[in-house]
Amino acid sequence: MVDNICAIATPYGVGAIAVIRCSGPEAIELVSKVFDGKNLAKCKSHTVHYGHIIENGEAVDEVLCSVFKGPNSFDGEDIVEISTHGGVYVTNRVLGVLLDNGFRLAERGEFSKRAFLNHRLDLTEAESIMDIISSENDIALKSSLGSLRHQTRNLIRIFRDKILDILAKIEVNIDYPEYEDSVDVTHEYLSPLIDDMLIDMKKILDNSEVSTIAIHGINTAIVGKPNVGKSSLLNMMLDENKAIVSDIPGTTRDLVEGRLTVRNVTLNLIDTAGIHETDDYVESIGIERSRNAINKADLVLMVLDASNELDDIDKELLKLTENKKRIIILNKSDLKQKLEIADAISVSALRSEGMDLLSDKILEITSINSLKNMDGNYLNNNRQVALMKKAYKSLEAAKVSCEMLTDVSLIEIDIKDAFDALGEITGESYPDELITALFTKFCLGK
Ligand SMILES: Nc1nc2c(ncn2[C@@H]2O[C@H](COP(=O)(O)OP(=O)(O)OP(=O)(O)O)[C@@H](O)[C@H]2O)c(=O)[nH]1
Ligand SMILES: [Mg+2]
Repeated sequence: MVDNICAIATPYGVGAIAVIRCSGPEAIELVSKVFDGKNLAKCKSHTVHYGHIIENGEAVDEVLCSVFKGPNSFDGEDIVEISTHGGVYVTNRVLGVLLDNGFRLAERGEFSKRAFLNHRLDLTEAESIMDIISSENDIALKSSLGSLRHQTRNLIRIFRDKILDILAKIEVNIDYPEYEDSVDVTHEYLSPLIDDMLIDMKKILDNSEVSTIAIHGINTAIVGKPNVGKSSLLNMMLDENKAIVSDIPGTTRDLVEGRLTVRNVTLNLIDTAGIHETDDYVESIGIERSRNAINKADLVLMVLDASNELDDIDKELLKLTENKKRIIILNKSDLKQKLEIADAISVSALRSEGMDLLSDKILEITSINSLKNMDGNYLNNNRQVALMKKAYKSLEAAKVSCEMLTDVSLIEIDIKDAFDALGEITGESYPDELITALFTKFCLGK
């Protein structure tokens, strides 16, 4: 049963205005009861009205009420958005009046959940609302806006339509073998169709590897032996003295994190403890964490002290990170240089020199710029990617079965699995828990 809910939709704190969103089958009537102004129930949809919220005959605040009648509203229900003066006390008083007059406080993400259940949004679009709000760079904003405008939904629909067509033909073959007009779904017929989908999906998955890290930030580990200037580099990049710097080797004992956006690339930076042999128990734990950070990193900033020649630890670390996406940084460029390494970047973290070069290199190595040519042909988050990978695997299994000339009715099972996994991306087939989990990630009033 759909009831009447309300919540403050603007951030907690003082501002010029605050907005309280009310939604439900009786939302307009219930607000009318406490609104001294026009009778909202008789007003047209998508109109705004001046008046007062009243309690016991007294005005609580002077407000504007925007009326949206379902199904053409954000969540498909009748909605009134009350703009109050943006003080914490006054907004809560208005909220209190609503709660005393038939509304219940909305749960986190409940408006978006209603929009989904009323088919106003699919899951990718609901996710994109959160993504727009949390965007930290142009790529994130552009992709989430695209997704809100059905970009991801359309991407998935193309595959689902193709698969549905295949499934329907197989069903006809099985159920109506005598029906001569239908295509005979043979292995030769299926193979190229599956191949084409696999190629297209692979492209999207490859693109998504770039896009998801661009959107959510690139996990970047600053790595090197003690005293080469890792913490100084973190501080230079963040432009603040976040990590402790000293000339004592082993200063950084634990991971220090920071987040920054350079040239539209968002990095989740991690400064690690210098890696070397040690008997110090605490330090050795830090070093173990450094090794884990390297493993998890999308990008490694491998720092060397250019005023000294490479020693065995440097060499070992260069080897350890050679298969990672990495940038070799020759730090301490202000001192007499003893190192030369092709493709490395020279910086002086002490003097904050070289940030431009480093930014260029980051942009180059992360292929973020190539996203401009991907034309929305990518997914937006790990949930979507994981499901498309699942679909891809099912289609791969179907392909193998085709090659082995397995009975088509068995191949159909894998194809159906791919269809379901893709449906989960947009929420067209969904377990209930998933929906609840997804929507509780939203904030109140959205
Ligand atoms: N001359 C010069 N000194 C630097 C530069 N960057 C860092 N240093 C110095 O090198 C020493 C070590 O710097 P840190 O940033 O603490 O080095 P670290 O790699 O984090 O060291 P650990 O945390 O011990 O692993 C400090 O005395 C810094 O001032 C630089 O660009 N030039
Ligand atoms: Mg350090």
